[in-house]
Amino acid sequence: MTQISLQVPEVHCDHCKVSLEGAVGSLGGVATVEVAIADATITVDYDDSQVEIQRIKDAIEEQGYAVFG
Ligand SMILES: [Cu+2]
Repeated sequence: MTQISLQVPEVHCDHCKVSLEGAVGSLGGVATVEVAIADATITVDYDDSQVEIQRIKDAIEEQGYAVFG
């Protein structure tokens, strides 16, 4: 399992958290996902043989959020 932490500066409330955790958590190969609102970060544990980082970033951007890191 691989863990990555990315910056999502536009995250500011529970709605953002639920949207992003739902979108990223539904990807195959993602084990856990947690958005920390105070830090504006998303931390993802995933199986890198099943899903690429770029797919995770795309899922975040598809929800309307810029992602860095
Ligand atoms: Cu929000």
